[in-house]
Amino acid sequence: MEFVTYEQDGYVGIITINRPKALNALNSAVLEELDATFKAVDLDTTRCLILTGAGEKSFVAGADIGEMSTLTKAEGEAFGKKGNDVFRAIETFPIPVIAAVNGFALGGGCEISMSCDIRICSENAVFGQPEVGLGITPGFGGTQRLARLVGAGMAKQLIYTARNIKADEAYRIGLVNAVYPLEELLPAAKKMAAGIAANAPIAVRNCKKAINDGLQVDMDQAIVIEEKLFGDCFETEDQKAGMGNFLEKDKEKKLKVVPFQNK
Ligand code: DAK
Repeated sequence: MEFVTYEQDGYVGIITINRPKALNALNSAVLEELDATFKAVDLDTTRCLILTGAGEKSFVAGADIGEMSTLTKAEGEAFGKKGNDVFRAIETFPIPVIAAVNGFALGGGCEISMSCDIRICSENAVFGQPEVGLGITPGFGGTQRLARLVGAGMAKQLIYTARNIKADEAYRIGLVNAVYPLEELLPAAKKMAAGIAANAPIAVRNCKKAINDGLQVDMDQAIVIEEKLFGDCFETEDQKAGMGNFLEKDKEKKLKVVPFQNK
């Protein structure tokens, strides 16, 4: 791979978009490599992913403006689909994905972070949807995911004004869960990922699916989704061992030392 690296650290996979000369902007090749990288993740040995950008300045500075500048309507639509397919695959990926936003997260960069489950960022992070200043709309789900994450009023303000916001404001409006000095960001992401990976993987996966699917429907349907995914946990090794350890009153085992299953 030319633009994406993958590193396995125990149960945690770290995906780095590695095109620092262009501030990790998303061109077709980056999107294709991201797609291939996610498809290649071994779900038997991986329980949580971290997505970050190479370098100390930028997470992803958006879709590649040079590549987009000459697109026809049909090509623009195809490029939008390529990005949307990858972003949706991240959003619905069976295991949690943490975005460690280490700098600029503009346009497609903000959008890819929003397709992750959790966003944490460094103090130098900058978020924004500058597309209307470029004569286009956010095309990788920005109009939809930003409104769902921070509310329609705030999303409309950010998108209509094309104003960038710094890390502290992103934290204040709930776009990110926490802000760290740059050097502490990846360690914090790894610590969070390891904490997730220490829990029962089937239950964690089912929680992700329950939250994602439930948000698309009304509460009556959402509760049914939850019931099914709750029921699905029973009779698994995870459930038997997890509850068994509690009932055994074995302090050591209660501290999640059970060898949870992935399937
Ligand atoms: N695309 C391509 N190259 C980029 C880039 C980008 N988005 N952002 C930065 N670069 C490149 C610069 O061209 C420069 O390359 P060289 O000149 O060195 O070859 C290098 O990265 C360093 O950038 P700067 O020299 O500009 O660095 P500065 O520190 O001065 O400024 C900056 C950093 C992030 C403020 C600035 O680079 C900037 O404003 N970048 C553009 C940010 C932006 O507008 N991003 C949003 C892009 S629009 C759709 C699909 C997708 C989308 C929309 C529709 N459909 C098809 C429906 C998504 C759109 C977007 O994401």
